[in-house]
Amino acid sequence: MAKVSIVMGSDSDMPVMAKAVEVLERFGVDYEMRIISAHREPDVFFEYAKGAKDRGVQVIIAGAGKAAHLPGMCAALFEGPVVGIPMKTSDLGGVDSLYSIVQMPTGVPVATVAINGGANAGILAVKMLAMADSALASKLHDFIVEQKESVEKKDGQLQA
Ligand code: RP5
Repeated sequence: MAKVSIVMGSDSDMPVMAKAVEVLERFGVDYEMRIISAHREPDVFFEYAKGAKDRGVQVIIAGAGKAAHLPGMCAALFEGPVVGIPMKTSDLGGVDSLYSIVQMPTGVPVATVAINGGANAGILAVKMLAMADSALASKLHDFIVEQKESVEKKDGQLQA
């Protein structure tokens, strides 16, 4: 059963969302993935977001660009945590997406990552799930140690 739902507003968002997928696959977290536009097919979107809890989804990762209402509407319709990914855009560089996603009203938060921050969205979802999953927490610990050692190794090479 999918614990994470990955949803994006358009197939043009896929390269960024694929970075979140890479993380979830690395950690062995089951996910479902959909392309659903909150603006172009609001009825489909509403049904998807309302049904997420009953499908067993624990975290939604939602990516969108421009007037990026998809993550915020996920947070309005789903009781669990929502991680939002603002897409870089050709006209305004992605600050349009960032502002659309990050400026949520009090009571309806979206944990917003950086513009095109697909990997960090995946890591944040893993961290949320790891709080109630000791096997996942152990994998997360190994990842953090590995990351630290990688920086230390590069620094060591620089100092040599
Ligand atoms: C949003 O509009 C999508 O999330 C996408 O980032 C942006 C542009 O969509 P397309 O015109 O590429 O379909 O809904």
